Amino acid sequence: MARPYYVTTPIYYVNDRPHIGHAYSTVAADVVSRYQAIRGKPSYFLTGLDEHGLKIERRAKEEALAPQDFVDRMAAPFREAWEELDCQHHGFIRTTSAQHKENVQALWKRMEERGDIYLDDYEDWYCVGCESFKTEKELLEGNLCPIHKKPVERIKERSYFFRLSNYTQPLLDYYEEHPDFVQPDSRFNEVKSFVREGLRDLSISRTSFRWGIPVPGDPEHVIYVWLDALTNYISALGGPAEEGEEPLFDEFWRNAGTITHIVGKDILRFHAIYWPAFLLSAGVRLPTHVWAHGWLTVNGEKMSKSLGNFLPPGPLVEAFGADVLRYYFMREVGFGQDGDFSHRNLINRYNGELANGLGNLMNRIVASILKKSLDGQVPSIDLGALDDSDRALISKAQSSVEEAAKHYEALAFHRALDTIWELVSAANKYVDSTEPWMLAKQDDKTRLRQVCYTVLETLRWVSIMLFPVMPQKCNELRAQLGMPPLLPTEQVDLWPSAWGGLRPGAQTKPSTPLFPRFDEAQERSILERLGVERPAEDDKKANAMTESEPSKDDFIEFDDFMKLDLRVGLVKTAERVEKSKKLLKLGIDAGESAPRQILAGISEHYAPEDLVGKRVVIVANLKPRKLMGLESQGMVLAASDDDRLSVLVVERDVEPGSRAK
Ligand code: ME8
Repeated sequence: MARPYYVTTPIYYVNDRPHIGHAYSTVAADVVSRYQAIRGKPSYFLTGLDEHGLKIERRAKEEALAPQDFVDRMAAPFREAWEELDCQHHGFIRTTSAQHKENVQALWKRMEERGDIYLDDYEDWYCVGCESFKTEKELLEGNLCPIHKKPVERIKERSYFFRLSNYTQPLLDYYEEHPDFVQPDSRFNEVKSFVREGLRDLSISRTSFRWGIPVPGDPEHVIYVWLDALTNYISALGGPAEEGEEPLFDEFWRNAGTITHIVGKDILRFHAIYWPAFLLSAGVRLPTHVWAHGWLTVNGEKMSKSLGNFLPPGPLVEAFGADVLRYYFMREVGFGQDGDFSHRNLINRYNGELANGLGNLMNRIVASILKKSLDGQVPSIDLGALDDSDRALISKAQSSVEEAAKHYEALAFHRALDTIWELVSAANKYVDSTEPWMLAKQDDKTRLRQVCYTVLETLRWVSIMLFPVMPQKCNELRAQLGMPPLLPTEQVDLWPSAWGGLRPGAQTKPSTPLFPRFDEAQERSILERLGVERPAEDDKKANAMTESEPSKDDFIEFDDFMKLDLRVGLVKTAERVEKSKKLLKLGIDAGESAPRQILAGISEHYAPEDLVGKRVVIVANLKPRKLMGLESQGMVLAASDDDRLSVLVVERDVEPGSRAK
């Protein structure tokens, strides 16, 4: 039995409209939920809105609206954004809903019954932007919040406190017993060292404003907005509740196989310290993982309205489509790392990976060869008569399927996509080397059928592996292959397993290209429409001519650098090239199905046996060329001064084929 999987995003403040930072977390949660669903797990994906607190009350006042009217108005753009991005949440919680309010009060009562809540006087600093108390130690000079760089406010009032200090040791014990509670590990270490310093009791009520949930039995106080907000994760399911009272809470919280909170690193402390402490106090089970992803900047800068780089997702979806934006989010930045959103990188990835990679593979076979030479039908083949190159691609597909699953499980989306793209490029290389357009000219079409089937079945596998990230495009791809859309079904694992599931005789339906390439003019028009400047080539040239000083033009763009495919290669064999004074012929494992042959002009500096077993760095996408009648498929990097030469060697045993950047 596949056990239920529950995944959540933070609930976003409704003081402003959604931007791509919010979209990033929401897409990630949708990818997790869709992946688990195609693996047959009952999956529940929750997102929603954080509608209480001083920040919202003040914004409503600025807009001259009652807070409830203000939040009602602001909720719509969030719902629309997630719909546009094809994020299929199962629940959308708003903290002003009656169900949420009742459950927050229920949780409060449980913590109170446990003896963890008391009334006292409070005096300290408060940042309204963070909706959080600050110790003097944390503040910047001039009493500025270190995050918002705005003055904090002095608060002195009567307040209820939560005995967080009692939970220092229980939390440390829990962390010890659950070494993957917080991901990535580096963030977990930060959390642990913070807790090890000892926790202070936490003020959990306010009397100086009204926009919140009243404290049970003392309505002068409203409940602290973070206690209110964190409870959304259970209130949306009807919890806290006794067993049997709330089916959703039983299924996706109490008995869930996995509960994953996806959050930005900015709010990790609330999720990894306060939230589990509240739950421990209330006697409710704790989540399995808190996954803190990194921060997105836009074209190198922090997003802000004043810098004019505040990006709502809508126009991007309009320009590129939901799936392309989802792909870019998941592909560009390692989940957990900070990263940059760049329009140009998006276009480069689109043209390079989607149009030239997957789109091209599809066009070459489905829209071209198959249509012309095999009536567009999935050919029948003899699986027993495969040759080595077919078997190599099938085995690559099989290892990719395992690898990609491992990466999806670990929320390493960029790695899952790397793996899928290695398969796509292996399939493109297979087409290059088997030359089906030549096979089509032969009378006997047996080999052509073999090759076409192998590619089509690979594409079918890709349509499943890529589905969590690009659901619409994958279903379009499947329609072109003559296959039905992927329909996740509980307890049915749809992940590819046995080779040969594509039914011979099925009619493929080539249609408009999945990813038509953007030409220069289209690129320019998209960037203009999105308000992104694009330096005209002519301007660049003019600058280069008039400036003698080193100018910005002497730098290359990051995109230019990324065009170099630098990879770790393990030297398997090395021998001298006959009649050449300089050349060594190397057989290098670059993580591909067979070692590459690379010729390097280094034999005056290295004996062949000195190189075998070394991990070197190769330029993997250099156009192959012939030297002394032998093909060299790349280049080995080396540095030299006047009399010595050193090959660049990788210090640790990273996997051959790993990208160097
Ligand atoms: O903190 N890059 O809401 P919020 C990546 N209501 N992710 C970003 C981002 C960026 N530049 N900007 C925002 C709150 N995010 C509370 C949460 S949960 C119980 C209460 C994402 O509207 C990221 O997930 O400030 C971050 O944690 C969240 O939006 C903050 O949203």
